[in-house]
Amino acid sequence: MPFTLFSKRSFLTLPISRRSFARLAASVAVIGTPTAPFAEQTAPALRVDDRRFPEGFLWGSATASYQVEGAVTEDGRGFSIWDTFSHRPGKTYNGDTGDVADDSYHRYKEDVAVMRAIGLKACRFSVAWPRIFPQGTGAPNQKGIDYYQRLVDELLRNGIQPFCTLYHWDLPQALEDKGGWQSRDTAEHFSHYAGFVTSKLSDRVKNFMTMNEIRSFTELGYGSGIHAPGLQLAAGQLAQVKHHAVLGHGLAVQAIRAVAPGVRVGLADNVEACTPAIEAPSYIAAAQLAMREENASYLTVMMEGRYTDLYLKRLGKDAPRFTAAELKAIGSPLDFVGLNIYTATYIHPSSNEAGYERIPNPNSFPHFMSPWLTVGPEALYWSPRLVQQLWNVKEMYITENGADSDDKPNHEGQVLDTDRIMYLRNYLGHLQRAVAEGIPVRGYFCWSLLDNYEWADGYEKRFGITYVDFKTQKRTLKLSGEFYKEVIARNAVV
Ligand code: GBH
Repeated sequence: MPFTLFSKRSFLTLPISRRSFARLAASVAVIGTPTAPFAEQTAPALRVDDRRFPEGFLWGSATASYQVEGAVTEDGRGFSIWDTFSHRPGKTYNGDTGDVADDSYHRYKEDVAVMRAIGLKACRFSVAWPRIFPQGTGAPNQKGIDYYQRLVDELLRNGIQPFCTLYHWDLPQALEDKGGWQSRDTAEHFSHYAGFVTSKLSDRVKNFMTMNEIRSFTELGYGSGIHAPGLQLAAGQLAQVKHHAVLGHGLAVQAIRAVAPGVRVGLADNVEACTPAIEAPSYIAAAQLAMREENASYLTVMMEGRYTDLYLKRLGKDAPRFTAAELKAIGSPLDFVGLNIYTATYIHPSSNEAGYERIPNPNSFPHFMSPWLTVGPEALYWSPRLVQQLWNVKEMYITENGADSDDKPNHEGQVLDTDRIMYLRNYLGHLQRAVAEGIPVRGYFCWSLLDNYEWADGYEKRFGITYVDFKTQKRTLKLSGEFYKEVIARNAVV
C-alpha cells in the first residue's frame, strides 16, 4: 500500500457516542472551558460532517477525444483540424501530435478500470466528429459509432455514468476547408451531427453537452491562432465566428431534443470566473456585473437569448450580424450548465460605465506549470453562486477543474504530486461551501483522468491524476489520484 497517508479512522470515523461526548464535555467544564464550543471544536465527526457533500453528489473525471484516443487513421476516421494543425512545423511543443496520445481507442477498457479503481461515478468523454462523419457531413461511419457504443457499454458495466460532449474541438478538416466556424453552414452541420450521435447513444447516455469551451476554440483557433485551425482573423470576423459557434450550440440543443426528448442537455463552458476580490457587498455586486458582461458572447447570450448592450456597443462596426430567430435558438433552455473552472478573475468595483474592473494578477501570483494556471480556489464557490443568481440556473456541474504539476516519478515509480492535492483540496473546499449553501451543483469532473495531449503544449504539460508513461502507455495512479479516491469514498473534502 504505497499510497496510504493516514488511517481513515483517525479522522472521519472515530466513534464518539453522544454519551461520551457529554462526559467529555462535562469533564472539560470542570476545568472551566465552555462546554459547547469545546465539543464543536474537537469532535472529529462534526468537523467532517461540515465538509461533506450531499448523498448522490456525482464524482467524475473528464477527457477529450483528440487528447486521449490516438488511432487517427483507424476504422475510417476522417481528419480533423487538429491533425492538420499539429503536423504543421512549429505549431506545437516539440512537434507533438495526437497521433497516438494515450491510445485510449485501444485501451479504453484499461482506462475504465482505472476509473473504477478510483471509485468514479461518472465519466465525461467527447465524441470525435470525424469518426462519425469523416467528411463532416454525408454518410455516417458505422465503425466510429461502434467505438463509442463499446466505450459507453464498458462504462455502464462498471457502474459509471457516461456524460457525452459532442464537440471538444476536433472539427472535420473537410468542413474547415469550406470555411469552418467562419461559415454559418458549420452550425447547421454541427446540429445534424449532434442529433445523429444522440440518436445512436441516447438509449444508454442520458447527459449530453453540446460543446466544450466555445471561448477557447474560437478565440485561440481563429483569434490568436495558437490552436487549430491557427487563424488570426480581424475583430469583426472573430465576432462572427463566435456567433456561429453559439448558434451551433443552440441548434444542436434543438436537434438533440427532437430525437431524444428524455435526455438532459447542457454544455461545458469555461466561464470567465469573475470573483470578488473581497467578500463585501460592493465587490460582490461588481463581480455579478462582471460575470454577465465578461461572458456576453458565450454563457450570457445562451442564458438570455441576447447580446448585452455594452458588448454590442463596444464592438461597434465589428458586432456580429444575427437574426432574431438565431438569438432564439441560441437561448434554447438547458437542463444544466457545466462550468470548466481553473482560475479566478478577480474583480473590484469601479465608477466606469461597466461598474467593475478586472484586477490583473501581480507577477508574484502563484501558478502551476502553465503560467496561465493561477491558483484561485474561491472561483469554485463564486462562479456557481453568481451564475445561479444571474440566471436562476437549476442544475450545474463543474465539468473541468485541475492543474498541471511537475510530475516526475520517484525511484519507486510513484508520483507524489502534493501540489496538485493542495490545489484540489482547496478548490473542493470552496465547492463544498457552495453546495452546503444550497447552490445546485450536482457533480464535479476532475480534469483529467490521464495525462494526455495538451493541445499546443503537446505532452509537456501533465494534467492527469493518473501518470502516463507515453513510451510504454503504462498508467500509474498519482498521489492526487489516491487523494481523489479518498474524497469520493468519504464524500467529503479530506
Ligand atoms: C481546458 O482548457 C480544455 O477543455 C482541456 O481540453 C484542456 O486540456 C484543459 O483545460 C487544460 O488546459 O497559452 O497562455 O494563451 C482550459 C482553458 C484556455 C487554458 C486557453 C489555456 C491558453 C492560455 N484554456 N489557455 S495561453
